Amino acid sequence: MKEGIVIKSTGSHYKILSSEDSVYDCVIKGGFRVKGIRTTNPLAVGDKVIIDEKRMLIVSLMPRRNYIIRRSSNLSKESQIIAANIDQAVLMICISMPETPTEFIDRFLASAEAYRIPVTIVINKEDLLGEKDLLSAREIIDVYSKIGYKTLLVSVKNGKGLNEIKTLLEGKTTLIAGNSGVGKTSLLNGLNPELELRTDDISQYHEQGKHVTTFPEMHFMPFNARVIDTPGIRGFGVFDFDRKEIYHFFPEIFKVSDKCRFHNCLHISEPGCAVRTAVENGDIELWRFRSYISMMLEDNSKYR
Ligand SMILES: Nc1nc2c(ncn2[C@@H]2O[C@H](COP(=O)(O)OP(=O)(O)OP(=O)(O)O)[C@@H](O)[C@H]2O)c(=O)[nH]1
Ligand SMILES: [Mg+2]
Ligand SMILES: [Zn+2]
Repeated sequence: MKEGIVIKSTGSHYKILSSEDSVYDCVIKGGFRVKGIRTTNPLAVGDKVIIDEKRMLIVSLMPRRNYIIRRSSNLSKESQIIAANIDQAVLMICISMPETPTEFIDRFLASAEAYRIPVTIVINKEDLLGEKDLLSAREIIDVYSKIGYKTLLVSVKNGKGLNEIKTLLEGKTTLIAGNSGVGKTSLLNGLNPELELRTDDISQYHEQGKHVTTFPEMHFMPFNARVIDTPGIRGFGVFDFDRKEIYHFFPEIFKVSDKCRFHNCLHISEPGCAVRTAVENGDIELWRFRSYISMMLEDNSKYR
């Protein structure tokens, strides 16, 4: 028996890195159960496990420090664990080619807040930004840094900001998330050229509607960092939380909410709502409030 960590999961097969640095291709032992959460994948990248290396079996899962889940698709009833035991996440976004909708950003941030995972927003492809796009980038930086999120404007292509990203990742396990084509895998190659991971031209995405990276995988950086590359996500459904709690995961809304007249105010149409007043005054960004409302009003049946 050996202790190891899941570095890649394809759903049926798991690549396990053992504590003495050997890689095993394992399957899960029959009858293996994870108590508590219902997910389509019992194990995820980052999970610590015990393996029977002679039979190439995963025999047990060690307790998780944390994890992040999303609803897998409109059709599926269950949720999917994207990764476990992570220190932080980087949400990579683009202003264009491809554009990341702000609602996508807000849904990811809210999920990460719910799981208490710190997020840095990295705007990539700075080299492509024209004057107007640059203004949009500035606005995003302003809005999210005011809320308290760290934001960086980088270009993986010409190396701008890579040193800041290195500093951010050093000594940690980081999940890299973002919509397809923003340059997540390119970032990993940029940080460690020896990886030679597959990336693709953006036109491919539109033609095939396919993601280039197909399974989450943990990679190791020479500067003592573990980075989990993930397939581009299309969107986040409302996660398994009480709808009444969603505003807790929008820090600036939560902060203002104790001034609402009713302690159980959901900031939709209640009288004396301090949140809506703050939106009207411009203290809370309108698009953030819209993302909140959209999550509140979402037809959950789509995701169940
Ligand atoms: N102009 C420009 N192009 C970039 C930059 N970073 C990445 N790209 C290009 O964007 C395309 C997509 O990059 P990928 O790294 O495959 O994107 P991804 O986020 O891993 O995509 P998925 O695996 O599908 O989720 C590639 O053609 C990259 O060369 C950048 O800073 N500037
Ligand atoms: Mg990729
Ligand atoms: Zn309110």
